Amino acid sequence: MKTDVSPYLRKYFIMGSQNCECNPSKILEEAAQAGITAFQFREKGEGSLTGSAKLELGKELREICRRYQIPFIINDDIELAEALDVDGIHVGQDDQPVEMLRQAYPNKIIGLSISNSSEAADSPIHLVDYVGAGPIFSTTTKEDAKKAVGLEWIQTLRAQFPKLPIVGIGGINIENAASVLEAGADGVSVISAIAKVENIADSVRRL
Ligand code: 3NM
Repeated sequence: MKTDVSPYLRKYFIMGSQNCECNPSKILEEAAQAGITAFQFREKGEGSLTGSAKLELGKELREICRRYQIPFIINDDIELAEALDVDGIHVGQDDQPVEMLRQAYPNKIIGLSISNSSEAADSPIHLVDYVGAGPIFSTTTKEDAKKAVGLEWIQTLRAQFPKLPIVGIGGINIENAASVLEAGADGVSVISAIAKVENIADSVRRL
């Protein structure tokens, strides 16, 4: 039986160095101390690191998650999944196919982004541990983000898959996080609401 990952989704922090105005390790350490329940290393988009610089940062962040016993999930990078001995891998619709990932990693957490009903219909949802539903609200953090789908998308997914662990993503902050949970999500995943705020501890507590 698969582990139920829904408790990990409650305050799921995503970050890469491109999202940080100061030291990423310092940000993650503060967020971990304040009570995030999972972390995704998403080194992607303009200004992101590659090669050995990405690996070195990944090692630092991975170590922080180990210390705080927080699951460390990598965004779509099989090489780093191996090198960092990650707890999980998150992929989008155009990334590595879930079937291949599940075969290669029977025991790792696998997450998949789903933005609409046709993606849901075409995805092997039975093979994933959770889905990321979004963008719920509009966001400027992801360069190629789709149009906001609203809370209705969470309600639709929840009605269709009563037991599926679901995390909302996109434009979520301390003001609107509760509405995402009320719509049926198990948690909220955020970048800016933690990486770009002055008081990280306060923001994590209020999410
Ligand atoms: N994925 P913020 S939206 C990484 O819709 C990501 O799949 C999205 O950043 C999706 O919390 C997004 O700053 C960006 O809005 C989330």
